[in-house]
Amino acid sequence: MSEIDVPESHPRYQSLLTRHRIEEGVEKGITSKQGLIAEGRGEAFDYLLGERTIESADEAARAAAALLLLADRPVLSVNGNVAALVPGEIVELAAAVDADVEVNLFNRTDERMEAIAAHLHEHDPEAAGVEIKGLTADARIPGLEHERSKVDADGIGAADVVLVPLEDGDRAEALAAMGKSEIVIDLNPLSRSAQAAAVPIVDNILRAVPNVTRHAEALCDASREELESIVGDFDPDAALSAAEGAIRSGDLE
Ligand code: PTJ
Repeated sequence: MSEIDVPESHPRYQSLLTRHRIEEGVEKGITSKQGLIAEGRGEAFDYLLGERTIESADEAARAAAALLLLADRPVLSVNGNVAALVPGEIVELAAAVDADVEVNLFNRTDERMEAIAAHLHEHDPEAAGVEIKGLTADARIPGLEHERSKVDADGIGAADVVLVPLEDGDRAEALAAMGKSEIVIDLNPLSRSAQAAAVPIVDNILRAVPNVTRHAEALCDASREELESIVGDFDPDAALSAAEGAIRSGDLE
């Protein structure tokens, strides 16, 4: 038996595990109540995609790994849903691509910021040389009026590549306008953040983050030219169309 009282062979195991982690996140003050609604939206799209990593999402995960390995200052952005669902996996990805992690919240309060940073620290980022940022908040993303504009100057403020999972589109658009390359993880191929991304990964974050790490580990000895050609060959519009096509085909496997 696993973390939930349901065998892993249960057909809805992943979805039940996700709900359990989000509920626990709300109880611990990590995830906002709105995070429950966001989870429901994601779950609906995951159901339509057959709760699997489609081929185009795997290609996007490989391009994301290459982009992160090429970056000078990569940062992985974490909100309350990401912290509840994949805290250890985010630290592992940051270690694999030499990135920092930054907490960035829509419903920002000091209590939630600290609870999320403490939750990430339980996964021993220091041992992997990963810094948890976001609490300094000494810079702003221009053109955004809400709390998500608050970033660390030496974190997202200075980043060239940012991983932006599970959020609405306006910050993704504002970061793109600042000239940053964005990798978005979002199960909705029509969302504004997926549309704004250089690399949209249309997959459940539970599958996508370990998959990017796996690709990064496989590519760690690749030359700069090879990494550049993986990124150059990736077509974000084709990836979004493929995901939409998979949803429309109704092939749930
Ligand atoms: O923690 P905070 O305060 O920063 O708030 C974060 C939430 C998630 C509440 C906020 O960003 C929000 O309201 O997001 P939205 O607008 O509901 O967008 C969330 C997107 O993530 C939707 O397009 C969902 O389809 C998608 N999504 C939800 N769960 C998953 C997901 N994508 C991948 N994997 C998931 N598990």
